[in-house]
Amino acid sequence: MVQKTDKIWMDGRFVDWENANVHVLTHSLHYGLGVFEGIRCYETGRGPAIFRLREHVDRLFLSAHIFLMETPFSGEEISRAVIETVRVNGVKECYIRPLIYIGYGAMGLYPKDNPVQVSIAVWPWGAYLGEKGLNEGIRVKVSSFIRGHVNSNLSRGKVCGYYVGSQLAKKEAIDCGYDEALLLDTEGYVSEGSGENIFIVRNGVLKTTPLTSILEGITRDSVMEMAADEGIPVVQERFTRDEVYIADEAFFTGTAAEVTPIREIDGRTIGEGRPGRITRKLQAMFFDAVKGRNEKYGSWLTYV
Ligand code: PPE
Repeated sequence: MVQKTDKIWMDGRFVDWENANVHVLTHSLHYGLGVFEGIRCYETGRGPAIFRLREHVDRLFLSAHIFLMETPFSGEEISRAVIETVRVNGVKECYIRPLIYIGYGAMGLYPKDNPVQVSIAVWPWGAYLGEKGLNEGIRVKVSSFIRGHVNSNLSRGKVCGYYVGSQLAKKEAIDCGYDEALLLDTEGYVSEGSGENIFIVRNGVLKTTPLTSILEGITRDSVMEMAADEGIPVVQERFTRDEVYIADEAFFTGTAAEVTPIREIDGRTIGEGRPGRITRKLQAMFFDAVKGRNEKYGSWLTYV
């Protein structure tokens, strides 16, 4: 169960957690058109800090733009509301979920005059793939479901409906005894996890998929920048599932998943079956950055 907090921001005002309800004919609930973000706030030596708030709010509005949703709030207003929501709930560390959705009004596929509504909820959320996964690595299965075609699942937007496929993939992976799914794209190349971007390491080179069929992950961007700062060569290039099979190291990145090592894929051990040197280095740098322990990445933090 999600861990409750006190208040949820809905369309400009705070509502008690228990009363944050919508009508059952809320358009997005039926047809899947809504856009959202996942952001984390971490405890630092100077109080709670939100990681890369500006980039997340920008992506939220770009998602809305892609899907032609006119948001009745500005990015500035949503940023302030995110900070306020963390503050009023008095949480030190939390996950933040802004959602822009189409409200109650007409039914059918042309909701021209339905209100576009916004909510922001926060709740404590531990390691997405388990503490053990974060420390020792997870086991991944290439999914029989694929990342939808780029002309139907517009992958640069973080849209609710996309996650139907992600859920099918995740359930299949777990039912088969794995922890997480890796989806291929329509041409058979690796795209991303059900809710994560993927990196592999081979011969000291860090490789991640290009932006063609994936969500433009903010954790992905952070990791690439930190790797470059460390002098680790980074390439964005398509690769196949067997390149993951023979990688020295592999890991997932995501706001929820943070930097989670992958120790096995489709029954093949990756490297020595435990988090590799570069993975551990980047994971440590990531946690130092989000927890305000590295001044160099101080501009990524918004103190609450
Ligand atoms: N790809 C997908 C499909 C995805 O959903 C996410 C985030 C990422 C990549 C990584 O993006 P970023 O968070 O900007 O590094 N997935 C969100 C939802 C997870 C959930 O289960 O809910 C997240 O991590 O917040």
